[in-house]
Amino acid sequence: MSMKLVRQALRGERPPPRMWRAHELRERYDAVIIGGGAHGLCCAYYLAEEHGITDVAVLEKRYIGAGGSGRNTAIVRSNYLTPEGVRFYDASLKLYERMAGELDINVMLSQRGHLTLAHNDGSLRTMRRRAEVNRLQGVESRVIFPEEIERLCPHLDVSDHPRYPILGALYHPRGGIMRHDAVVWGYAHQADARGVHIHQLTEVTGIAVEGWRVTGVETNRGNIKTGTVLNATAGWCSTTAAMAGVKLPVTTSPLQACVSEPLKPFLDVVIVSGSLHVYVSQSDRGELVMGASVDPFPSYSSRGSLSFAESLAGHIVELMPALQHVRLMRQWAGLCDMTPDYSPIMGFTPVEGFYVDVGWGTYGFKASPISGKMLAECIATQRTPDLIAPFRLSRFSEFDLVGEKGAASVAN
Ligand code: PYC
Repeated sequence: MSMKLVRQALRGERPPPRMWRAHELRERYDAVIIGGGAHGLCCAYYLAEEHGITDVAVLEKRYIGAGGSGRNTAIVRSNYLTPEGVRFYDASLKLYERMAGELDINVMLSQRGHLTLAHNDGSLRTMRRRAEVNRLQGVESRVIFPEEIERLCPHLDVSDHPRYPILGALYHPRGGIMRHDAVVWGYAHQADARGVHIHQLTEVTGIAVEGWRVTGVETNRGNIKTGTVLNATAGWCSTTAAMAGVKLPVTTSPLQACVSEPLKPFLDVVIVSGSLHVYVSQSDRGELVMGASVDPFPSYSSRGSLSFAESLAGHIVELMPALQHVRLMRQWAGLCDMTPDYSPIMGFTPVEGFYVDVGWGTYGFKASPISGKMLAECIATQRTPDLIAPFRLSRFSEFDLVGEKGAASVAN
């Protein structure tokens, strides 16, 4: 217990109200959402807020935000490669821009600008293409060159000395960072306030299906009857879908990240280098938040490795030589569910009443608000909203992929 709480108790003060409450698990809910991350909680919030569906349980096997929502590097942006992707992620960014007011919590959104560096002609060509697709969708992003890059980030080595000199960059002014935990807590608080039950330490062990229709879920705390189940898990999306007999084209790999010791503020843009496999931003605490590409093999490990720290440090110092004495403080990994086209899978499945919001790869955090809102609409209206129609599960058998690999921060 924190000293602040002890002092409050000794003074006879009431503790601050809880942001969400604990409940008995009911035998029946109108809808059950599996996964207590930003996506699942956001869907619960919008089901209640926009569709009046409040008899909803969110089931989380650990604590809320324990998965990808609490392990990502908190970058937001909408400078994708495909028109479908740009439209979708920009709708998400717009929701993030008004989230603090909507959820009444400081989500610390800092749209400080996002730079994706190009170190060769091929990447520069991709940046130009992205800039053009972005512009046609009304998203500001443009290719800039070393002089302007240096003005935005004087610590970058823009000379011709490095092995991979910086030739240009895709500059996306509305990209930035925010406080990922606050997003989770904000949705949890507002969903709870509207009657949603949030159940932590509640693991789904089975999904009941009768004649291609979902009828309930089995958990470590008992069974629940329901006609609506949303799989909003990350890391375990394919094993969870398999419980309902639905096969997903997904493989799961860890994505590692780390933070440095705190430094005085010096970096006020997000820097990404696809060729060097790194991205870095500076948090409000002064720590550098850094990551690389997904591990090159499927695994469910959420631990960091020495080889990651070594290669990341080498590449960061190549980009910003002044950081050579900075110490790493912590490292970890999150699990990424990769699809063949690097786009997510959202909406209906062949099992009636069983929906998916999965396959986010390395893009999950950026999409939390809009995917939750769209899934809530899909569940409530029984229609697929236009914005997520390109991301339907059936696209894989229809050969209608949405290739978003070129928009990955780092080559995966
Ligand atoms: O796509 O911006 C991105 C990203 C950063 C970290 C993981 N994905």
